[in-house]
Amino acid sequence: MNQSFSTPENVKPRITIVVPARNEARNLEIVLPMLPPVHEVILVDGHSVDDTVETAVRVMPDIKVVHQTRKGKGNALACGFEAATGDIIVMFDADGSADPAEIPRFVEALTDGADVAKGSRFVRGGGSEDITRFRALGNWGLNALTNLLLGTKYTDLCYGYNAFWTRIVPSLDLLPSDLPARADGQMHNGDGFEIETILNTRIAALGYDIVEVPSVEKLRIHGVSNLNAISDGFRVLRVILAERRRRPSAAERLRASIRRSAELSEAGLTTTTATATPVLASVSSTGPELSDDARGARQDVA
Ligand SMILES: Nc1nc2c(ncn2[C@@H]2O[C@H](COP(=O)(O)OP(=O)(O)OP(=O)(O)O)[C@@H](O)[C@H]2O)c(=O)[nH]1
Ligand SMILES: [Mg+2]
Repeated sequence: MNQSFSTPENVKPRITIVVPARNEARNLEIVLPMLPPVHEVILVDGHSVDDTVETAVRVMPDIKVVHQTRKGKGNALACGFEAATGDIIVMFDADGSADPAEIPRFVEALTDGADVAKGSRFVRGGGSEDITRFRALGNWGLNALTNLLLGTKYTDLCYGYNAFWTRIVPSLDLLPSDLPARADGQMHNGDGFEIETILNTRIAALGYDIVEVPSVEKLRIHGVSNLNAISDGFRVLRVILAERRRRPSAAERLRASIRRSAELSEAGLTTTTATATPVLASVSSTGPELSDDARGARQDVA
């Protein structure tokens, strides 16, 4: 059984934007002022050696700064999710590749009933100014393998622009921030760029209602990528195989769903029952229609 979370009609969800950043001072200077006013923006600093934190605080004085506990984007996001106090979390890269004007579209997919709004560059209305042919091919192959092995219908497995209800975080079983780093200096599985794959495979396995939202990835403004297509591609491959083995049984999914139901009614949120298997519905670029106001930068979507 699968449940959708919806808040009572008159309650606006509070939005937390989690921004992982490693040496992104020059980009944050441009990107942060473009964000809409929301409940909170959390910058998760990845031991930056430039002025990432100072710049963020200067251009957005009320930003919440979290220092990640180990290394890697996965650890950064997990630290940010732990610190989030909003109802909805939006994952938002710091390098200028995510368009803030798309945030209302993600939020609307969630308030319309989805548990997870998954950005996709490969549905109608989506696109990328940034992805190389080699990376697109790798992403396509890993995406196809995931759909084949895990029965999902994703179109963009490794994309980092996504949003979901904060309430689902505990069920994702991410590595806790206080787990010590590995003695050999290597990253734990889950601490690196494989995080998006972990999130996507687990939310599908848990039966959450996932809606793909078209998204156009822009060019990183300054600096260079932290991603290594080959080594990070292998990390993603390992995750796909591991997640296939750890898929929860039907009984575990049922228990999780009963637990969610109880938590939701405790929190005064309503639930609606949806279909049994992970269903991916795409929001087309033309719908749901957003008003011009909702599309504009610095609109209050919280
Ligand atoms: N805190 C933290 N942030 C990170 C780390 N690695 C990457 N990031 C951030 O995660 C976001 C995505 O990383 P990128 O290096 O842009 O990777 P990418 O988007 O796959 O690569 P490009 O498309 O080439 O930009 C950026 O905001 C990075 O600063 C990390 O180890 N710690
Ligand atoms: Mg990037």
